[in-house]
Amino acid sequence: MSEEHIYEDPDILSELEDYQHVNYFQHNPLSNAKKTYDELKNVTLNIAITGESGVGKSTFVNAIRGLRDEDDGAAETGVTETTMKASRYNHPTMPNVYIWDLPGIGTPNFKAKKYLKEVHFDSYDFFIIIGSLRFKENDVMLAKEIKKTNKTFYFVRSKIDQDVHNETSKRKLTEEQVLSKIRQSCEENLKSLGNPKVFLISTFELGKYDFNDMVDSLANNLSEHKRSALIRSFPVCSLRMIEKKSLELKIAALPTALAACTPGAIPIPGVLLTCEFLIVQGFLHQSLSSFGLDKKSLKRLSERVNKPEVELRSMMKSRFAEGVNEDVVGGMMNKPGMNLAKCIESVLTHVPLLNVVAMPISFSTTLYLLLVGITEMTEDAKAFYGTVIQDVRTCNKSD
Ligand SMILES: Nc1nc2c(ncn2[C@@H]2O[C@H](COP(=O)(O)OP(=O)(O)O)[C@@H](O)[C@H]2O)c(=O)[nH]1
Ligand SMILES: [Mg+2]
Repeated sequence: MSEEHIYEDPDILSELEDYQHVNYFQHNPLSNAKKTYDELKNVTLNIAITGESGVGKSTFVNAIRGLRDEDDGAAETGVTETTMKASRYNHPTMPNVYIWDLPGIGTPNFKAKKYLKEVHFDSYDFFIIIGSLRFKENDVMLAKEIKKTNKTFYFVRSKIDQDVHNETSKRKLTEEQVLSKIRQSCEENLKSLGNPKVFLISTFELGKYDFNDMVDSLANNLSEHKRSALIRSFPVCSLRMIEKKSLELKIAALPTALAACTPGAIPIPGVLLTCEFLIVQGFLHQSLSSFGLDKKSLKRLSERVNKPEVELRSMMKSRFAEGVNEDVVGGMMNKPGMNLAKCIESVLTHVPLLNVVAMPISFSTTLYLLLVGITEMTEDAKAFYGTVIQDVRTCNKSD
């Protein structure tokens, strides 16, 4: 995609038209822009993964961090939990997102109340209770106890790939039939809880089955900032996930552009805009990581699919193939092709609640620039998904 083409693309901002969260700016006046931006940047998210030993908790923790078991910093898998200590794992690119691998709940004299106290239940935004084969009495007891604390829980039935493989080959059932059978059996196991929704998931193929639906449910029950952190941190596992990330980043671009252009920003010599360069660069870098296109992610991907990094980079059509460095961002800001009048007009038409008079020119241009960046990255992520990521899925399957 050529730069000219992108700058002339009238659709770049169109998604902001149905931006349901615009009213957010009615409650967040411009003077608060930096505060909103800081809140968004610093929001913490603590996700607790629990369930019996061996159901796939640690594998799930790694998968939602975009890691595989053999990667540096991955949770150890295939081991029986022996302590009552919860293990905290940082997200590789979002420092305030933590995934907690909780101890197994399988002991015969399991006491849900005591367990929750020992793992400091109050620290988590929500719990994911994983079960394989069937949910057991301990899972139900734990859910009931979590409910009493007013925290949210979700049930995940793991290892669906195994069931589908076994049942379709041995019993000649269709995939649909296998999934429906598993759903029924889960409902049976959990009926004392009033049939909560159970998400059927294969950690090895997150893009398949119910993972996307689960992400939607989690997101719907979180505050705006936490939802943003969740969507931005979860791995690229489907086209739907890429679209979700793209929209979430476009939403976050608004307070970011405002924060970058608050009065007092220091003009950068040789750069057209007066804005906080580091805020713009940092946001674009975060966005690239969110799409799994940053240096570290590409290195991991290259090892998985056995393709040199340079080959992966050559597939990226955006200007970010070498990362979000100063030259790239400076170049974006300097471009005479960045038609200021047009940028301002588009931004103001699409974000009607912003006070036109109070808007510095830099804001419109910075927002436009961030959206151009996100759009380019989205295209790269989709192209990667169509080719390389499919290879990863095949690799996982044959493990
Ligand atoms: N086929 C399949 N195996 C899985 C899945 N998730 C985990 N496993 C395997 O199940 C075993 C136990 O996983 P682990 O994460 O250590 O379970 P934990 O004890 O609950 O932490 C490991 O051999 C994993 O590779 C999955 O979605 N599909
Ligand atoms: Mg484990």
